[in-house]
Amino acid sequence: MAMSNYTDSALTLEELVCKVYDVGGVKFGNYKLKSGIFSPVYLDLRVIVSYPDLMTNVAEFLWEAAKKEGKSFTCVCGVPYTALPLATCIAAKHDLPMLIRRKEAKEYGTKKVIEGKFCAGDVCLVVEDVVTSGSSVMETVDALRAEGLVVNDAVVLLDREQGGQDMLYHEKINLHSVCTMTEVLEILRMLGKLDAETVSRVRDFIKENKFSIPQLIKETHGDAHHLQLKTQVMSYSERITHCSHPLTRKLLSIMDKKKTNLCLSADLTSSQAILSIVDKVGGNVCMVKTHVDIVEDFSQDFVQKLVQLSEKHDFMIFEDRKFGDIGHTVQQQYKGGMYKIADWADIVTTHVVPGSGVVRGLKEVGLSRQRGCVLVAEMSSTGTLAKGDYSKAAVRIAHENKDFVIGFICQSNLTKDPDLIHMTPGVRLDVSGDALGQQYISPSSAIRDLHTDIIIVGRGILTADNPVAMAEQYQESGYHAYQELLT
Ligand code: 5BU
Repeated sequence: MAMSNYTDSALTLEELVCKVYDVGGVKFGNYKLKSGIFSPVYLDLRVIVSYPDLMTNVAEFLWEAAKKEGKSFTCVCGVPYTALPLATCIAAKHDLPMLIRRKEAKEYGTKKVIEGKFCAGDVCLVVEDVVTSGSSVMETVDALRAEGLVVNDAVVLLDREQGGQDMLYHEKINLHSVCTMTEVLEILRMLGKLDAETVSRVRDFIKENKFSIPQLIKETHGDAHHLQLKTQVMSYSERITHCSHPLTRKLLSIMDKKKTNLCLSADLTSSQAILSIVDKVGGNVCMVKTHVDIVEDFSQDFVQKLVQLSEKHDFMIFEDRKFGDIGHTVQQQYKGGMYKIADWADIVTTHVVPGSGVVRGLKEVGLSRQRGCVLVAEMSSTGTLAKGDYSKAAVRIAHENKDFVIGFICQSNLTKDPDLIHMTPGVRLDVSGDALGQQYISPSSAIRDLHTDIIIVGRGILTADNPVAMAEQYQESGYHAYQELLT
């Protein structure tokens, strides 16, 4: 969790968490909650107001977390009461107008619920100290939206990881958090402030006390009719309106128009064989993935023809190059050599082993050509080392480079950010693995259970007796699973 340089504020995240703990903002023991259940952790972040230095630091962390994805806001509003001073610090430091939500409308005078100057269409950031179910954030969001303000983002100091993020996503709010309960536990454990037993007790409590979305909706809206789960995921067309990267928008519009979330992995070694299968199944896919370094008769003529097919059938070209060197070297590999990948591939994959320099190197080449890249955050192979903190770092690098990174190769849903597309290889209908460690799941399971956006299929189609019929079957299966998620 290399968070030490997370923000420009005076403290590191570790120091911030340590200070919050030292002033009694997070307590461990056995506490009876409002609901009657006992919790091994208790949060009282109101205490922060008694420590002005800490309060300004927390506010700065909140601001950095909210801005991390390059978002901009025209005003800020704290969820009463704990977050009011935090919002005030942000407003004062960053010269951002603040709004105050009254808990109850005034009985006299203007009867306003939202105090402060604003216009309908202003974009407001909601600030909160802790999120559990997301319901208190939603109270403020609803009040702001009722006045015509645009609210798409909320930022919290601590996400208890009990389902609040999913709930807010369901309500079309991106939740940004300075840290999660898991990170707090890890930091305090690392600093020797918590023993292993307490850490595991809190982890178990969090796991066992996760809210389901219907429960959360009930908690937020009360009414039984809201209990029906409307949409857990956005439709492709709806998502287009929430994302800014032109390539993501283009990809989603292809997926919407062609009714497909299938990417063909065209892992064949002759250019003619690739062009032939791509021409046959081009109508069924949103992307074609290549490994050009396995093509025995590679030529620029081959990629020109592939580009023509991409225009004919409307799909994107995705070279699975998996860069993995220092920024300077990958630039040469990307634009030069015999492949000249940057000239024809809409998207390329990169590992993030070298750190963010690899992405910055690729970006310098790709950005002006309207290209994008996808980070290998997780892999489908047995014993992969791309997991845990590595995958988290990939998500962070993606967020820091959203002008160029359009998503991940992954095996789970890594972020709710609509701009970032999840693409999953290791998908096959008929077998569970191969002799070299590949592991497969079905198309419907990838979309429905992993909440991935795109299924990447190679041999499942390429080795079928009738690859065209099989491509149709994968298309149908993946798209049907997506439709099921929508209903
Ligand atoms: P398959 O024939 O469907 O197993 O091919 C999967 C493709 O996806 C193949 O080109 C791999 O190089 C690629 N792949 C993968 O299988 N697993 C991963 O984690 C990554 C890429 Br990253």
